[in-house]
Amino acid sequence: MPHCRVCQHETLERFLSLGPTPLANRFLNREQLEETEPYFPLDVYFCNTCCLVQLVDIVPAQVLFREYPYLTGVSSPMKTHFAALAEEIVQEYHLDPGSLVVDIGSNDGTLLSSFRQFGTRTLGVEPAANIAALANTAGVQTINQFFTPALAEDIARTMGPAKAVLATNVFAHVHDLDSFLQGASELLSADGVLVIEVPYLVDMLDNTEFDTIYHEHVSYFAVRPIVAILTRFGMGIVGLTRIRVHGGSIRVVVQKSRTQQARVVDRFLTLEAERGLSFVRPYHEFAQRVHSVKDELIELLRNLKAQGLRIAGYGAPAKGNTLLNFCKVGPDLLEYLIDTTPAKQGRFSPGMHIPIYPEQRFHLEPPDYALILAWNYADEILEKETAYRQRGGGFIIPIPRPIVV
Ligand code: DWN
Ligand code: ZN
Repeated sequence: MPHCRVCQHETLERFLSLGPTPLANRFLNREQLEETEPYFPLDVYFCNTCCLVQLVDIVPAQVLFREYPYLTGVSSPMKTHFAALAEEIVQEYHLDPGSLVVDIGSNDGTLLSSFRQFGTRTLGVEPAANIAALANTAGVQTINQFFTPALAEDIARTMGPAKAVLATNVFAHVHDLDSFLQGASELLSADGVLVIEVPYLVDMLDNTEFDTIYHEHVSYFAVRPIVAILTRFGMGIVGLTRIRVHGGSIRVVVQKSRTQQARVVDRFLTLEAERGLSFVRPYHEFAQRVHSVKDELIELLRNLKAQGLRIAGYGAPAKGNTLLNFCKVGPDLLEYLIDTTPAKQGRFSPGMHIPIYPEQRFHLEPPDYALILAWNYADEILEKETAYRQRGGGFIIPIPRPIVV
Protein backbone atom coordinates (compact mmCIF):
# COMPACT_ATOMS: atom_id res chain seq x y z
CA MET A 1 0.00 0.00 0.00
CA PRO A 2 1.57 3.34 -1.01
CA HIS A 3 1.74 6.08 1.60
CA CYS A 4 0.80 9.74 1.29
CA ARG A 5 3.71 11.96 0.27
CA VAL A 6 2.67 14.64 2.74
CA CYS A 7 1.15 13.02 5.86
CA GLN A 8 2.86 9.63 5.39
CA HIS A 9 -0.32 7.71 6.26
CA GLU A 10 -1.25 4.61 4.30
CA THR A 11 -4.68 6.02 3.58
CA LEU A 12 -4.55 6.59 -0.15
CA GLU A 13 -7.49 5.61 -2.29
CA ARG A 14 -7.26 5.46 -6.08
CA PHE A 15 -10.19 7.12 -7.84
CA LEU A 16 -9.02 7.44 -11.45
CA SER A 17 -6.73 5.47 -13.70
CA LEU A 18 -5.79 7.08 -17.01
CA GLY A 19 -3.73 4.00 -17.89
CA PRO A 20 -0.07 3.69 -18.86
CA THR A 21 0.83 7.03 -20.41
CA PRO A 22 3.97 8.52 -22.00
CA LEU A 23 5.47 11.73 -20.60
CA ALA A 24 3.40 14.73 -21.68
CA ASN A 25 6.32 16.93 -22.72
CA ARG A 26 8.45 14.22 -24.34
CA PHE A 27 7.82 15.25 -27.94
CA LEU A 28 9.58 12.89 -30.34
CA ASN A 29 11.79 13.46 -33.33
CA ARG A 30 11.49 11.19 -36.36
CA GLU A 31 14.25 8.80 -35.21
CA GLN A 32 12.63 8.38 -31.80
CA LEU A 33 9.47 7.09 -33.48
CA GLU A 34 11.38 3.85 -34.09
CA GLU A 35 12.44 3.49 -30.44
CA THR A 36 10.44 2.12 -27.51
CA GLU A 37 8.74 4.98 -25.75
CA PRO A 38 8.72 4.99 -21.95
CA TYR A 39 5.23 4.66 -20.45
CA PHE A 40 4.33 5.16 -16.78
CA PRO A 41 1.10 4.50 -14.85
CA LEU A 42 -1.09 7.60 -14.55
CA ASP A 43 -3.34 6.90 -11.57
CA VAL A 44 -4.73 9.51 -9.19
CA TYR A 45 -5.21 9.02 -5.46
CA PHE A 46 -7.04 10.81 -2.64
CA CYS A 47 -5.56 10.74 0.87
CA ASN A 48 -8.25 9.97 3.42
CA THR A 49 -6.14 11.58 6.16
CA CYS A 50 -4.80 14.90 4.81
CA CYS A 51 -7.09 15.08 1.72
CA LEU A 52 -4.25 15.74 -0.72
CA VAL A 53 -4.99 14.51 -4.25
CA GLN A 54 -1.79 13.10 -5.68
CA LEU A 55 0.08 10.71 -7.95
CA VAL A 56 2.11 7.91 -6.43
CA ASP A 57 3.92 6.79 -9.57
CA ILE A 58 6.57 9.44 -9.46
CA VAL A 59 8.87 10.08 -12.41
CA PRO A 60 12.15 11.63 -11.18
CA ALA A 61 12.33 15.41 -11.64
CA GLN A 62 15.70 14.95 -13.34
CA VAL A 63 13.93 13.00 -16.10
CA LEU A 64 11.06 15.48 -16.43
CA PHE A 65 12.66 18.89 -16.18
CA ARG A 66 16.32 18.86 -17.31
CA GLU A 67 15.36 19.52 -20.93
CA TYR A 68 11.95 21.10 -21.40
CA PRO A 69 10.06 22.26 -24.50
CA TYR A 70 7.39 24.48 -22.89
CA LEU A 71 7.98 28.22 -23.10
CA THR A 72 5.80 30.64 -21.17
CA GLY A 73 6.47 33.45 -23.62
CA VAL A 74 4.91 31.78 -26.66
CA SER A 75 1.37 32.14 -25.29
CA SER A 76 0.43 35.80 -25.34
CA PRO A 77 -2.33 35.44 -22.68
CA MET A 78 0.35 34.32 -20.20
CA LYS A 79 2.51 37.33 -21.01
CA THR A 80 -0.43 39.62 -20.24
CA HIS A 81 -1.21 37.72 -17.06
CA PHE A 82 2.36 37.89 -15.76
CA ALA A 83 2.75 41.59 -16.58
CA ALA A 84 -0.30 42.29 -14.40
CA LEU A 85 0.99 39.99 -11.65
CA ALA A 86 4.35 41.80 -11.50
CA GLU A 87 2.66 45.18 -11.19
CA GLU A 88 0.34 43.92 -8.48
CA ILE A 89 3.16 42.43 -6.40
CA VAL A 90 5.26 45.59 -6.64
CA GLN A 91 2.36 47.80 -5.57
CA GLU A 92 0.62 45.60 -3.02
CA TYR A 93 3.76 44.46 -1.21
CA HIS A 94 5.74 47.69 -1.58
CA LEU A 95 8.74 46.48 -3.53
CA ASP A 96 11.39 49.16 -3.97
CA PRO A 97 13.94 49.57 -6.72
CA GLY A 98 16.69 47.26 -5.52
CA SER A 99 14.34 44.74 -3.82
CA LEU A 100 15.23 41.18 -4.78
CA VAL A 101 12.64 39.07 -6.64
CA VAL A 102 13.42 35.36 -7.10
CA ASP A 103 11.33 33.26 -9.48
CA ILE A 104 11.41 29.50 -8.96
CA GLY A 105 10.83 27.55 -12.15
CA SER A 106 11.37 30.81 -13.99
CA ASN A 107 11.15 29.22 -17.46
CA ASP A 108 12.14 31.69 -20.22
CA GLY A 109 12.09 34.68 -17.86
CA THR A 110 8.74 36.03 -19.04
CA LEU A 111 7.51 36.85 -15.52
CA LEU A 112 10.81 38.33 -14.31
CA SER A 113 11.15 40.53 -17.37
CA SER A 114 7.90 42.21 -16.33
CA PHE A 115 9.67 43.46 -13.19
CA ARG A 116 12.31 45.33 -15.22
CA GLN A 117 10.34 48.55 -15.45
CA PHE A 118 10.13 48.70 -11.64
CA GLY A 119 13.89 48.55 -11.15
CA THR A 120 13.86 45.54 -8.85
CA ARG A 121 16.74 43.06 -8.90
CA THR A 122 15.66 39.70 -10.28
CA LEU A 123 16.98 36.15 -10.29
CA GLY A 124 15.52 33.10 -11.98
CA VAL A 125 15.97 29.51 -10.87
CA GLU A 126 15.25 27.07 -13.69
CA PRO A 127 16.29 23.40 -13.89
CA ALA A 128 15.91 23.01 -17.68
CA ALA A 129 19.30 23.77 -19.25
CA ASN A 130 17.88 24.71 -22.66
CA ILE A 131 15.41 27.19 -21.16
CA ALA A 132 17.76 28.71 -18.59
CA ALA A 133 20.15 29.41 -21.48
CA LEU A 134 17.38 31.20 -23.40
CA ALA A 135 16.55 33.37 -20.39
CA ASN A 136 20.19 34.28 -19.78
CA THR A 137 20.61 35.20 -23.44
CA ALA A 138 17.56 37.43 -23.14
CA GLY A 139 19.23 39.19 -20.20
CA VAL A 140 17.23 37.60 -17.38
CA GLN A 141 19.83 36.30 -14.91
CA THR A 142 18.97 32.65 -14.30
CA ILE A 143 20.62 29.89 -12.28
CA ASN A 144 20.32 26.50 -14.00
CA GLN A 145 19.54 24.37 -10.95
CA PHE A 146 16.70 22.77 -9.05
CA PHE A 147 15.57 24.88 -6.09
CA THR A 148 16.86 23.44 -2.79
CA PRO A 149 17.38 24.84 0.72
CA ALA A 150 21.14 24.87 0.04
CA LEU A 151 20.65 26.99 -3.08
CA ALA A 152 18.24 29.29 -1.19
CA GLU A 153 20.86 29.83 1.49
CA ASP A 154 23.45 30.56 -1.15
CA ILE A 155 21.25 33.16 -2.88
CA ALA A 156 20.31 34.80 0.43
CA ARG A 157 24.00 35.03 1.37
CA THR A 158 25.23 36.43 -1.93
CA MET A 159 22.31 38.60 -3.04
CA GLY A 160 20.53 39.27 0.24
CA PRO A 161 17.09 38.05 1.30
CA ALA A 162 14.25 38.25 -1.23
CA LYS A 163 11.28 40.55 -0.87
CA ALA A 164 9.31 38.28 -3.19
CA VAL A 165 9.74 34.62 -4.02
CA LEU A 166 7.54 33.57 -6.94
CA ALA A 167 6.29 30.05 -7.53
CA THR A 168 3.85 30.19 -10.41
CA ASN A 169 2.90 26.86 -11.97
CA VAL A 170 5.57 25.03 -10.07
CA PHE A 171 4.03 24.04 -6.73
CA ALA A 172 2.08 21.13 -8.26
CA HIS A 173 5.36 19.87 -9.75
CA VAL A 174 7.25 19.76 -6.46
CA HIS A 175 7.93 16.28 -5.09
CA ASP A 176 9.34 17.35 -1.74
CA LEU A 177 7.13 20.17 -0.50
CA ASP A 178 8.92 20.37 2.86
CA SER A 179 12.26 21.03 1.25
CA PHE A 180 10.66 23.58 -1.10
CA LEU A 181 9.03 25.54 1.75
CA GLN A 182 12.14 25.36 3.88
CA GLY A 183 14.10 26.86 0.98
CA ALA A 184 11.49 29.58 0.38
CA SER A 185 11.48 30.44 4.06
CA GLU A 186 15.27 30.71 4.16
CA LEU A 187 15.28 32.98 1.14
CA LEU A 188 12.53 35.37 2.20
CA SER A 189 13.11 38.58 4.12
CA ALA A 190 11.08 38.91 7.34
CA ASP A 191 8.38 40.92 5.54
CA GLY A 192 8.80 39.15 2.18
CA VAL A 193 6.06 37.28 0.32
CA LEU A 194 5.95 33.89 -1.33
CA VAL A 195 3.52 34.04 -4.25
CA ILE A 196 2.17 30.69 -5.34
CA GLU A 197 -0.08 30.23 -8.38
CA VAL A 198 -1.34 26.72 -8.81
CA PRO A 199 -4.30 25.08 -10.62
CA TYR A 200 -7.25 24.82 -8.21
CA LEU A 201 -8.71 21.40 -7.52
CA VAL A 202 -12.25 22.83 -7.40
CA ASP A 203 -11.91 24.06 -10.99
CA MET A 204 -10.40 20.77 -12.10
CA LEU A 205 -13.37 18.89 -10.64
CA ASP A 206 -16.05 21.37 -11.73
CA ASN A 207 -14.83 21.48 -15.32
CA THR A 208 -13.71 17.86 -15.63
CA GLU A 209 -10.18 19.04 -16.49
CA PHE A 210 -8.75 15.53 -16.36
CA ASP A 211 -6.17 16.37 -19.02
CA THR A 212 -4.28 18.57 -16.53
CA ILE A 213 -3.33 15.27 -14.91
CA TYR A 214 0.10 14.13 -16.08
CA HIS A 215 3.31 12.95 -14.44
CA GLU A 216 4.71 16.46 -13.98
CA HIS A 217 1.80 17.36 -11.71
CA VAL A 218 2.29 15.25 -8.62
CA SER A 219 -0.24 17.16 -6.46
CA TYR A 220 -3.70 18.64 -7.19
CA PHE A 221 -4.34 21.32 -4.61
CA ALA A 222 -7.32 22.50 -2.66
CA VAL A 223 -6.64 25.20 -0.06
CA ARG A 224 -7.01 22.87 2.90
CA PRO A 225 -3.87 20.76 2.31
CA ILE A 226 -1.89 23.92 1.50
CA VAL A 227 -2.82 25.45 4.87
CA ALA A 228 -1.79 22.24 6.63
CA ILE A 229 1.63 22.17 4.98
CA LEU A 230 2.30 25.89 5.52
CA THR A 231 1.33 25.61 9.18
CA ARG A 232 4.10 23.06 9.69
CA PHE A 233 6.58 25.77 8.67
CA GLY A 234 4.98 28.52 10.75
CA MET A 235 3.91 30.17 7.50
CA GLY A 236 0.53 31.78 6.92
CA ILE A 237 -1.64 32.95 4.04
CA VAL A 238 -2.02 36.72 3.72
CA GLY A 239 -3.82 36.76 0.37
CA LEU A 240 -5.88 34.24 -1.56
CA THR A 241 -7.74 34.71 -4.85
CA ARG A 242 -9.12 32.61 -7.66
CA ILE A 243 -7.63 33.42 -11.06
CA ARG A 244 -8.58 32.39 -14.56
CA VAL A 245 -5.28 31.00 -15.84
CA HIS A 246 -4.78 27.34 -16.78
CA GLY A 247 -8.43 26.45 -16.48
CA GLY A 248 -8.80 28.06 -13.04
CA SER A 249 -6.06 28.49 -10.47
CA ILE A 250 -5.53 30.09 -7.08
CA ARG A 251 -3.00 32.75 -6.17
CA VAL A 252 -1.79 32.17 -2.62
CA VAL A 253 0.34 34.86 -0.99
CA VAL A 254 2.29 33.58 1.99
CA GLN A 255 4.46 35.13 4.69
CA LYS A 256 6.74 33.40 7.12
CA SER A 257 6.40 33.71 10.90
CA ARG A 258 2.63 34.11 10.53
CA THR A 259 0.46 31.82 12.52
CA GLN A 260 -2.77 33.66 11.65
CA GLN A 261 -4.39 32.92 8.28
CA ALA A 262 -6.19 35.73 6.43
CA ARG A 263 -9.98 35.69 6.89
CA VAL A 264 -10.52 34.89 3.21
CA VAL A 265 -9.02 31.44 3.84
CA ASP A 266 -12.13 30.46 5.80
CA ARG A 267 -14.30 31.17 2.77
CA PHE A 268 -12.28 28.73 0.71
CA LEU A 269 -12.28 26.09 3.45
CA THR A 270 -16.07 26.40 3.72
CA LEU A 271 -16.49 26.09 -0.05
CA GLU A 272 -14.28 23.00 -0.09
CA ALA A 273 -16.15 21.46 2.85
CA GLU A 274 -19.49 22.13 1.10
CA ARG A 275 -18.18 20.33 -1.97
CA GLY A 276 -17.35 17.34 0.20
CA LEU A 277 -13.69 17.51 -0.79
CA SER A 278 -12.64 15.80 2.45
CA PHE A 279 -14.37 12.64 1.27
CA VAL A 280 -13.61 10.49 -1.72
CA ARG A 281 -17.09 10.65 -3.27
CA PRO A 282 -16.71 13.80 -5.44
CA TYR A 283 -13.54 12.32 -6.88
CA HIS A 284 -15.29 9.12 -7.94
CA GLU A 285 -18.03 11.27 -9.51
CA PHE A 286 -15.32 13.22 -11.35
CA ALA A 287 -13.88 9.95 -12.66
CA GLN A 288 -17.29 9.00 -14.07
CA ARG A 289 -17.52 12.34 -15.89
CA VAL A 290 -14.01 11.80 -17.29
CA HIS A 291 -15.15 8.58 -18.93
CA SER A 292 -18.23 10.34 -20.38
CA VAL A 293 -16.04 13.07 -21.91
CA LYS A 294 -13.89 10.39 -23.49
CA ASP A 295 -16.90 8.58 -24.98
CA GLU A 296 -18.49 11.80 -26.27
CA LEU A 297 -15.28 13.09 -27.80
CA ILE A 298 -14.49 9.85 -29.62
CA GLU A 299 -18.02 9.67 -30.96
CA LEU A 300 -17.93 13.27 -32.17
CA LEU A 301 -14.57 12.92 -33.91
CA ARG A 302 -15.51 9.61 -35.52
CA ASN A 303 -18.79 11.05 -36.79
CA LEU A 304 -17.03 14.01 -38.41
CA LYS A 305 -14.44 11.71 -39.92
CA ALA A 306 -17.17 9.40 -41.27
CA GLN A 307 -18.57 12.42 -43.13
CA GLY A 308 -15.22 12.77 -44.86
CA LEU A 309 -14.28 15.90 -42.93
CA ARG A 310 -10.70 16.82 -42.02
CA ILE A 311 -9.77 17.52 -38.39
CA ALA A 312 -6.58 19.01 -36.91
CA GLY A 313 -5.53 19.79 -33.34
CA TYR A 314 -5.01 23.40 -32.24
CA GLY A 315 -2.04 23.64 -29.85
CA ALA A 316 0.17 20.84 -28.57
CA PRO A 317 0.07 21.54 -24.84
CA ALA A 318 1.25 18.96 -22.33
CA LYS A 319 -2.35 18.43 -21.25
CA GLY A 320 -3.33 17.64 -24.85
CA ASN A 321 -1.17 14.55 -24.65
CA THR A 322 -3.10 13.20 -21.67
CA LEU A 323 -6.31 13.78 -23.56
CA LEU A 324 -5.11 12.25 -26.83
CA ASN A 325 -3.57 9.19 -25.17
CA PHE A 326 -6.47 8.53 -22.81
CA CYS A 327 -9.05 8.94 -25.59
CA LYS A 328 -6.80 7.14 -28.09
CA VAL A 329 -7.05 9.96 -30.60
CA GLY A 330 -4.27 9.42 -33.12
CA PRO A 331 -3.34 10.48 -36.67
CA ASP A 332 -6.31 8.52 -38.02
CA LEU A 333 -8.56 11.18 -36.47
CA LEU A 334 -6.31 14.26 -36.23
CA GLU A 335 -4.28 14.95 -39.35
CA TYR A 336 -1.80 17.24 -37.59
CA LEU A 337 -1.34 19.55 -34.61
CA ILE A 338 -0.13 23.13 -34.80
CA ASP A 339 1.80 24.91 -32.06
CA THR A 340 3.66 28.19 -31.65
CA THR A 341 6.51 26.60 -29.64
CA PRO A 342 9.64 26.16 -31.80
CA ALA A 343 10.83 23.07 -29.86
CA LYS A 344 7.57 21.23 -30.56
CA GLN A 345 7.45 21.98 -34.28
CA GLY A 346 8.72 19.21 -36.56
CA ARG A 347 8.21 16.70 -33.75
CA PHE A 348 5.52 14.13 -33.01
CA SER A 349 3.15 14.01 -30.05
CA PRO A 350 4.11 11.49 -27.35
CA GLY A 351 2.24 8.19 -27.61
CA MET A 352 -0.11 9.09 -30.44
CA HIS A 353 2.65 10.30 -32.78
CA ILE A 354 0.66 13.06 -34.47
CA PRO A 355 2.97 15.42 -36.43
CA ILE A 356 3.28 18.99 -35.13
CA TYR A 357 3.68 22.01 -37.41
CA PRO A 358 3.99 25.78 -37.03
CA GLU A 359 0.76 27.80 -37.07
CA GLN A 360 1.13 28.62 -40.78
CA ARG A 361 0.10 25.06 -41.67
CA PHE A 362 -3.33 25.77 -40.23
CA HIS A 363 -3.78 28.71 -42.56
CA LEU A 364 -2.27 27.01 -45.62
CA GLU A 365 -4.17 23.75 -45.21
CA PRO A 366 -7.13 24.64 -43.02
CA PRO A 367 -9.06 21.62 -41.77
CA ASP A 368 -12.86 21.51 -41.56
CA TYR A 369 -12.65 21.28 -37.76
CA ALA A 370 -9.95 22.00 -35.21
CA LEU A 371 -9.88 20.39 -31.78
CA ILE A 372 -8.66 23.04 -29.34
CA LEU A 373 -6.26 21.11 -27.13
CA ALA A 374 -5.13 24.42 -25.55
CA TRP A 375 -8.74 24.98 -24.42
CA ASN A 376 -7.56 27.26 -21.60
CA TYR A 377 -6.94 29.84 -24.33
CA ALA A 378 -10.13 29.06 -26.29
CA ASP A 379 -11.45 32.65 -26.14
CA GLU A 380 -8.20 34.09 -27.47
CA ILE A 381 -7.91 31.41 -30.16
CA LEU A 382 -11.49 31.89 -31.39
CA GLU A 383 -10.83 35.61 -31.65
CA LYS A 384 -7.48 35.12 -33.38
CA GLU A 385 -8.97 32.72 -35.95
CA THR A 386 -12.04 34.71 -37.01
CA ALA A 387 -11.05 34.48 -40.68
CA TYR A 388 -10.99 30.66 -40.53
CA ARG A 389 -14.37 30.66 -38.81
CA GLN A 390 -15.86 33.09 -41.32
CA ARG A 391 -14.81 30.74 -44.10
CA GLY A 392 -16.83 27.98 -42.39
CA GLY A 393 -14.12 26.33 -40.26
CA GLY A 394 -15.35 24.83 -37.00
CA PHE A 395 -13.74 24.45 -33.59
CA ILE A 396 -14.24 21.69 -31.05
CA ILE A 397 -13.68 22.53 -27.40
CA PRO A 398 -13.24 19.26 -25.48
CA ILE A 399 -13.46 20.48 -21.87
CA PRO A 400 -15.69 20.61 -19.71
CA ARG A 401 -17.48 18.48 -22.29
CA PRO A 402 -17.02 18.35 -26.03
CA ILE A 403 -18.86 21.10 -27.93
CA VAL A 404 -18.67 22.38 -31.47
CA VAL A 405 -18.48 26.15 -32.03
O1 DWN B 1 2.12 23.21 -15.36
C1 DWN B 1 2.37 23.41 -16.52
C2 DWN B 1 1.63 24.44 -17.25
C3 DWN B 1 1.40 25.64 -16.45
O2 DWN B 1 2.21 24.75 -18.47
C4 DWN B 1 3.42 22.68 -17.22
N1 DWN B 1 3.65 21.43 -16.58
C5 DWN B 1 3.40 22.69 -18.69
C6 DWN B 1 2.46 23.67 -19.30
O3 DWN B 1 1.25 23.00 -19.56
P1 DWN B 1 0.59 23.07 -20.99
O4 DWN B 1 1.60 22.66 -21.99
O5 DWN B 1 -0.68 22.31 -20.93
O6 DWN B 1 0.35 24.67 -21.06
P2 DWN B 1 -0.40 25.65 -22.00
O7 DWN B 1 0.04 27.00 -21.63
O8 DWN B 1 -1.86 25.42 -21.98
O9 DWN B 1 0.14 25.31 -23.45
C7 DWN B 1 -0.45 25.87 -24.58
C8 DWN B 1 0.24 25.38 -25.82
O10 DWN B 1 -0.48 25.85 -26.94
C9 DWN B 1 1.67 25.89 -25.96
O11 DWN B 1 2.47 24.85 -26.51
C10 DWN B 1 1.54 27.04 -26.94
C11 DWN B 1 0.36 26.63 -27.77
N2 DWN B 1 -0.44 27.75 -28.32
C12 DWN B 1 -0.60 27.85 -29.70
O12 DWN B 1 -0.05 27.02 -30.44
N3 DWN B 1 -1.34 28.88 -30.18
C13 DWN B 1 -1.03 28.62 -27.47
C14 DWN B 1 -1.80 29.66 -27.97
C15 DWN B 1 -2.45 30.66 -27.03
C16 DWN B 1 -1.95 29.80 -29.39
O13 DWN B 1 -2.62 30.71 -29.87
ZN1 ZN C 1 -2.06 12.42 3.41
